Amino acid sequence: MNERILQILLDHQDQFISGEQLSSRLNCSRTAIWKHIRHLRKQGYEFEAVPRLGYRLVKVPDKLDEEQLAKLLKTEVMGRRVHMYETVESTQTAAREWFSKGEGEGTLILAEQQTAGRGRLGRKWHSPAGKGLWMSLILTPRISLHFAPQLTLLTAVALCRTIHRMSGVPIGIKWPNDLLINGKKVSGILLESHAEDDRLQVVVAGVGISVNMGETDFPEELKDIATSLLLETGKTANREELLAEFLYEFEQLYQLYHERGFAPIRALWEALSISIGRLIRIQTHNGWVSGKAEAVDEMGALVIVQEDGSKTKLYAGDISVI
Ligand code: BT5
Repeated sequence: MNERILQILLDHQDQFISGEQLSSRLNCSRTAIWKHIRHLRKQGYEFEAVPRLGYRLVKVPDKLDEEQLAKLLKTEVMGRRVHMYETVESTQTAAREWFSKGEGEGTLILAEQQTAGRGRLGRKWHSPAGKGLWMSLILTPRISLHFAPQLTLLTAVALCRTIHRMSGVPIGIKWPNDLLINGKKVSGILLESHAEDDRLQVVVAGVGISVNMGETDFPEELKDIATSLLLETGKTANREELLAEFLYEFEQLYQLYHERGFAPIRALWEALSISIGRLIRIQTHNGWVSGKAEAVDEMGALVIVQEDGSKTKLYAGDISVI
């Protein structure tokens, strides 16, 4: 039904089509038409609506173009196979399903919109249609399970370098997985691993980048803490280009990691970090811990030096800079 409404409005972009005309042509109620228009608006279509005249289509959302992506790709493996969704609950779940159907290293799951995008610890990731990059990459690295957190840091380095190169904005990594521009979050990473007897079967690297979201695309509760590349640069970014560059950067670092281990990734991460050298605090199982973030260790844990000189290692959690 959505597509039939769209087709009619696309065929008559220079004129208004009334709700009544649409409902009689499609043989449904005007309430049904109104609901479909509302749904299309959520997907990024914009309509001018004038009482008595009806609707006119004024903007078609920017669509991710798989052919253009394929032309821009410089990778050997990453993103060479793509499964693309218009709408999906979460690309993470879809990626796990594709893995169980036989997809492997480098397959990319992309969605224009997620209806239940996930962050860590049960948090939500806001993923409106046509405005961001919501993706999951299937990985089958030759490492054991306890090294998997290193891949979060590797992904953060790849994202940070790519976004900085493409947009020119100052961007830094807040341990372990937030990318911040001027103190606001623009991108997040969610790594989910599945292992059997400590042997990693698969890692799904989920990445969300708020690319072309305007102020009204963020819900009220995110307005002060989240941002987009569009809001920071004033320019609409080409999502295929950004994605192709990220996949290339990621592949280079992933190869380096397999050849030379975590040390070079760790050095790059520390150089881009906005947490190292700062006074931070974090709630752990044993209460609040505060101190100076000194380094990340060879496993990817954050090393904190407390006031009494003792050191604590953090493997997960949310830090706040004091
Ligand atoms: C993350 O969690 O930052 C991981 C986000 C991973 C999202 C990707 S999208 C593709 C793939 N499929 C999924 O279902 N997920 C992955 P966390 O550190 O828990 O941060 C979550 C917090 O980020 C929220 O509580 C908000 O404060 C903020 N946030 C939510 N949506 C945002 C957005 N679009 N842009 C910036 N910040 C956002």
